[in-house]
Amino acid sequence: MKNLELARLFDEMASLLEVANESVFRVRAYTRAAQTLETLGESVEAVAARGELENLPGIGRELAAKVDEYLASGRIAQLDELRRGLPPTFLTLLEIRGLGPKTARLLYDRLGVDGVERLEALARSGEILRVPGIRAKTRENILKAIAVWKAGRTRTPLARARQIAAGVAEALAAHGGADRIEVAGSLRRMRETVKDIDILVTSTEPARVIETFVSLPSVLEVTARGDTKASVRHAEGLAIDLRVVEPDAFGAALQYFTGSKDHNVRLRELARRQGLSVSEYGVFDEQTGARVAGTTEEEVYGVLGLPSIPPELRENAGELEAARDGRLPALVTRAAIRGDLHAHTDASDGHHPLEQLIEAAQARGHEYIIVSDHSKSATVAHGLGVDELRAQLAQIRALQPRYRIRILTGSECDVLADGTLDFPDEILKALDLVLAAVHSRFRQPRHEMTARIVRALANPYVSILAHPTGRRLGAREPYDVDLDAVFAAARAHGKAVEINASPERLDLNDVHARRATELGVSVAISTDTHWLENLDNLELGLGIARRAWIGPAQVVNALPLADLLAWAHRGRPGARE
Ligand code: DGT
Ligand code: CA
Repeated sequence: MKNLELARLFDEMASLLEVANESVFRVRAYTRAAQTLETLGESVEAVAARGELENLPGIGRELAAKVDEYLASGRIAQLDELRRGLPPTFLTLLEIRGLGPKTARLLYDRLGVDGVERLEALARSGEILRVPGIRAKTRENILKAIAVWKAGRTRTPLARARQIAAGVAEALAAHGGADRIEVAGSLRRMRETVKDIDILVTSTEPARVIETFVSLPSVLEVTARGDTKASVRHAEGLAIDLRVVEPDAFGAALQYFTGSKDHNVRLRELARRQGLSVSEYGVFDEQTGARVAGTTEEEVYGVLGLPSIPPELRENAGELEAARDGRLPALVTRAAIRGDLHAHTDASDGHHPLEQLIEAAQARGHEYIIVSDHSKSATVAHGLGVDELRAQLAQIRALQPRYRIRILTGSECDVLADGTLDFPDEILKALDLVLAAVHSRFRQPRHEMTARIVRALANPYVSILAHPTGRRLGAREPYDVDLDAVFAAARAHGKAVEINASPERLDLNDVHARRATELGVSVAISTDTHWLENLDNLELGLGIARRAWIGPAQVVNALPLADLLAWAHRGRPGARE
C-alpha cells in the first residue's frame, strides 16, 4: 500500500511549493491530497486501477496524474525539479515549529542555513538577526523550538522503547538461555521518554545470553562486551544495556538499576541511618559486612522498614516519606479499568467501522466502550454533522442487542474559539457522554484560551475535557493555558480531565495529572483509538496515572457502567440530584 508514502511526498511538495513562492491554493491542494491519502480506507493502487482517483476528495486531474506517475515510475518529475538546488537537509528546517518555508528559504539564500545545526549556531551567535523579518523574539522562539525538536530526537518515546524492549526480551527468552528477564531504568518507571533501555537477566549460561544479545538483527553496533554485561546501539539509535546478575542479588540489582538515581540516593541515606548500606549487590550490615537482603526487591525495601514502592513512584517526589509513614497510595491498575472513553470510527478519522471497534473493545474485556467521533468543525478529521451523528446513534441502537459490551454514544465535540460547543444542546443531551476538545485556534492568548475551556466545562452536557493541553509530542507544544484555572472549573462543575494515552499526546502528563487530582479533579484514562490496536495504549495512560499517584477512586472509567452514567448525567438539566 503506497498511501502513506505518497502522502509524505505530497506534503513535501506542498512545503517545497511554498518555498518556491507558489500560490497558497496550489500548496493547499497538495496538503489536502496528502490528508486524503493518509485517511483513505483502501490502497491508492486499487483506486488508481479502477480509474477513480479523481473521485477522491481534493484530488483533481493534475494530482491524479501525479499519483499515476508515481505508481508507474516510482518518481514525480516535478518533485525532483523542486528538490533541485536545495540541500537534502533543508526540509528538516521545516520541522522547527514556527519556522515557515519562506523564512527557511531566506535563511538559506542569505546565510547558507542548510539544516537545523547551522540554524542553531547562527541563532546563538545572533547572526540570523541580519535576515529581514527576524527579530529578537523570533530568534528566542526559534531556539526554543530547536530545543523541543532535539528533545524529540535524543530520547525515545516510551511506547516505541517498550516495543523494542519486548522484542529483545522475547528473543532472549526464546534462544538466550536466560531465566529471569526484567526491564529496569526509566522504562520500568514508565517515563514518557527514555534515554536507553536497561535489561537485567539471570542465567546459568551468561556467555550464551550475551552472544544472543549482541547478535540480534536489530543491533547496529556493539559498544561494550564483557562476561556478564554488554551494550549495543539499536538500529533506531538508542542504546540497550544488558546485565547478567546472580539470582541471589537479582532484587538488589533490579532495585538499583530501576532508579531513579535521586530515589536511590535518598534510599541509601535512609539505610545509612539504620547502619545498613545498599548497592546493586544487596543490602549489607555496615558493621559485620553481612548481606541481609538482595534476592527480591520486596526484601530490599523490607529490611529498611519500608513496603515495596511501585517503580512509577520512584522519582524522589515524596514516595520514600510516604512509604515510611504508611501513606503510599494504592495505585490504579489495569484490572480496575472497566472501559474506554475516547475512540473513533471511520465515520470521522478512525480507520475501522463501528462493529470492529466494538468487537475489539469487547475482546479486551471492557464493560463499556464509547463511540466519540469528531464534530463538524474538525474538518480535517471529517467531523460529523448533526444528521450524521443522529444516523450514528440509530446505528448504535440497532447494533447494541448483538453485544455484551455497552456501547456508549458520545462525541469528541470541538470547543469553538469562544468556548461554545460545536453541537447544540438538543443533540448533546441525546448522548451518553460528551468529550470537549480544542482542535483549532491554538495560538489564542492565555486568558482567552483559559476562558474558552472554562466556558466549555460549564456546559452541563460536557463530562470530560479531552487532551487538556493540546500538545503533540515532538510536533506541537501545548497551547498557553492556565491549567490551575481549568482544574478549578472542572472541580466546580464535577467534570473529569483526560489522560490521553495516545503515544503522540500523553496529555495530561504525569505532573499535570497529579496536580489535577490533588485539586480534587477526577481523570479519565482513555486511548483516543483510531486503529484497533490503539486500544492497548491503555497501558501508557495507566503509566501516567500511576506516576501521578492516582488511585482507582479518582478514575471515572474505573466506575461500573451505572455509576459512570449517573456521574455523567448529574449536572444535566432535569437530572435527578
Ligand atoms: P534514562 O535517562 O531515561 O535512561 O533514565 P534512567 O533512570 O534509566 O537512567 P540510567 O539509564 O542512566 O540509569 C539506570 C538506573 O541506574 C538509574 O535510574 C539509577 C541507576 N544509576 C545510574 N547511575 C547511578 C548513580 O550514579 N547513582 C545511583 N545511585 N544510581 C545510579
Ligand atoms: Ca535508562
